[in-house]
Amino acid sequence: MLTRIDHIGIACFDLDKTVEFYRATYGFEVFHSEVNEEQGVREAMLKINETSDGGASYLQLLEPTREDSTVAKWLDRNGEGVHHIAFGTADVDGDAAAIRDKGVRVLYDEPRTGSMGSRITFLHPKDCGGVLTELVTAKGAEGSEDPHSH
Ligand code: V0V
Ligand code: CO
Repeated sequence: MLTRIDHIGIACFDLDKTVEFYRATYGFEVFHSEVNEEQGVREAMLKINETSDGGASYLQLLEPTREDSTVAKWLDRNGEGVHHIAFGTADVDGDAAAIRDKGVRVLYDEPRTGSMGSRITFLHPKDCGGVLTELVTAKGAEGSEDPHSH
């Protein structure tokens, strides 16, 4: 079950400059940053709020690390802006399978590694009204949906 907005992904040309904008304008600090080579991004996570299910919501600022990354291609076409939304779930495998059964293209057969050790997959934007949509299970959140599973 999708229970929260995990993050909004925002593509930018210059991560440091964008981090500074969010700090100076809103007072948001960097909670975590990392490079994800597989996805071709350098990213900063700004925690916006905790949520009632024990998760959190973030802004994910993304700068491409290589010319052929999906974010580089997107920036070339669109310039900076909102790149994707991500819903949080305790069961990315189950939710991705259920959504695939509804005829929406899920981009990965198996979830891949996302920010902070999460497991992520994506739904094709052309099947989602033009919105690139990510599903995320935060590290340690597996099975947290069902209190009887522990
Ligand atoms: C592409 N399109 C988009 C889009 N990217 N529409 C809305 N939002 C986006 N972000 C549209 C594009 O305008 C084209 O429409 C069509 O989809 C095909 O796009 P394309 O650029 O020609 O390229 P493809 O097919 O090579 O790649 C598109 C997909 C790719 C979505 C398949 O971007 C992808 O695999 N994305 C998932 C991985 C990702 O984005 N990683 C970066 C974030 P027209 O022109 O045909 O109408 S990593 C992340 O979020 C992490 C690590 C995390 O959260 O932890
Ligand atoms: Co993301």
